[in-house]
Amino acid sequence: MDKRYLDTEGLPFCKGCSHHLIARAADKALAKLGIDPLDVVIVTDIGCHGIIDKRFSTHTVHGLHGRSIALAMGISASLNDPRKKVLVFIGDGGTTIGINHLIGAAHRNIDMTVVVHNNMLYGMTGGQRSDLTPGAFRTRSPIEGFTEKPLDVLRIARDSGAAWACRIAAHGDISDAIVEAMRAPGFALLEVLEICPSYGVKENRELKVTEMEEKLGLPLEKHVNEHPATADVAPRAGVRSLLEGLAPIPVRHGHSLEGPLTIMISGSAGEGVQSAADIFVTAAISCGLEATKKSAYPVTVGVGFSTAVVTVSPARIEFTGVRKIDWALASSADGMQYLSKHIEGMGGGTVMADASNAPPATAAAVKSADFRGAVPPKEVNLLMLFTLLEMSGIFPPEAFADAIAGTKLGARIDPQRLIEAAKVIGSTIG
Ligand SMILES: Cc1ncc(C[n+]2csc(CCOP(=O)(O)OP(=O)(O)O)c2C)c(N)n1
Ligand code: SF4
Repeated sequence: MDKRYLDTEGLPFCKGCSHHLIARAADKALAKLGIDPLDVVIVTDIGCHGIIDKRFSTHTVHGLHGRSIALAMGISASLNDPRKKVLVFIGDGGTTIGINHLIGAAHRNIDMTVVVHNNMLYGMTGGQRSDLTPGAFRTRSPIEGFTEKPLDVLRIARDSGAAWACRIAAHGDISDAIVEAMRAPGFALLEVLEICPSYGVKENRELKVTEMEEKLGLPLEKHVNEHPATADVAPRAGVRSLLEGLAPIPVRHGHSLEGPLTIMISGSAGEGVQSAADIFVTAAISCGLEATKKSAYPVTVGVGFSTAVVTVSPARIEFTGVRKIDWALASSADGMQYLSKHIEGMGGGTVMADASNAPPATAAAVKSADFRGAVPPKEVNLLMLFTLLEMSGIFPPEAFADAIAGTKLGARIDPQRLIEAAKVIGSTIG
């Protein structure tokens, strides 16, 4: 068998778990379809079944619990290409949590195959029952069973308009069922009945996977919708890329940088940290440098810290994470609080801080000045970046001033004043 899709070395599941059987069957089904691994997107949900994704050589996306079908909808609709296959792995827990996504995708008949790993319980969190668990299946919570009628996901999919829906037991070679599901024109659901060996076997000693149909009242049925209503997804042709409207930044200045340089600038929400960093990046590009920027701030964006990580480099930037901080700039108490642990870990480089907040002990050179006393709060981050340019000379402050003039800040701020203030501070602390 062709093994291009699944690396079977060290599969992650407990011994005897049928998630193995499904993963291997998916591998075999993809080989039978002869599809290029890069034409397949496997979207996994949270749960034991989902930790298989790193073993697949296809594209993989690991979603939030219950949301993998919603992600797959977006992926499938934006690919909008029947040659690309979207395969969702989800547990009965995730199916329960995200049932509305399943109904929505089936209703619109979005092209994807959903494999519901129905092992009758939440495996990863220790065996709690899900809404798909029949009363006759005993779980640890509650051990005495449950009288509520379970949801029948097969019929939900069928009644919502799925092109194809089938329930099978995790027994033998199920790859043909996966192939059939993936060939269905639109939304296909394959529910695979399993028993979790770690949390389901001891409580249900008498039950075998081949008896689940009869003992749990889960008919192994297949429903093929002869007239599935296909989703009306707008064709991709003519859709503008978000990048299309962006004009290239012309190179107008020079630089003196010989290697990559990483700057962390951190301050308070609402004081323009992100826009200062954005403009700095534009300025760096206008000097012929490569530049990247990443941001960190709380979900409540109007309070607390706001941090930007900027890397500038004369060569292409392949890694956008932080290997080494060269400059740490803290413009406020919030900013210093966020940066403290990074500053403590710096083995060299420079910390520039507003005088109101002393940095923790560090091997970096510390430069403090009254930045907040020199300009209004909304300009303090720009001033710190001008001071960095003044002290480092990596590119001319005029490039930063030009970049400011090109934004709506240009109408409100006089960069020349900031350049002069940076010169004064730079000569004091430099
Ligand atoms: C929204 C949300 N709720 C709860 C959890 C906690 N959680 C993690 S895994 C899991 C159970 C997964 O069970 P299932 O989807 O059936 O997959 P299995 O582990 O059985 O393969 C739960 C409840 C979570 N991660 N996210
Ligand atoms: S806990 Fe259950 S579902 Fe999870 S890997 Fe182990 S046997 Fe499989």
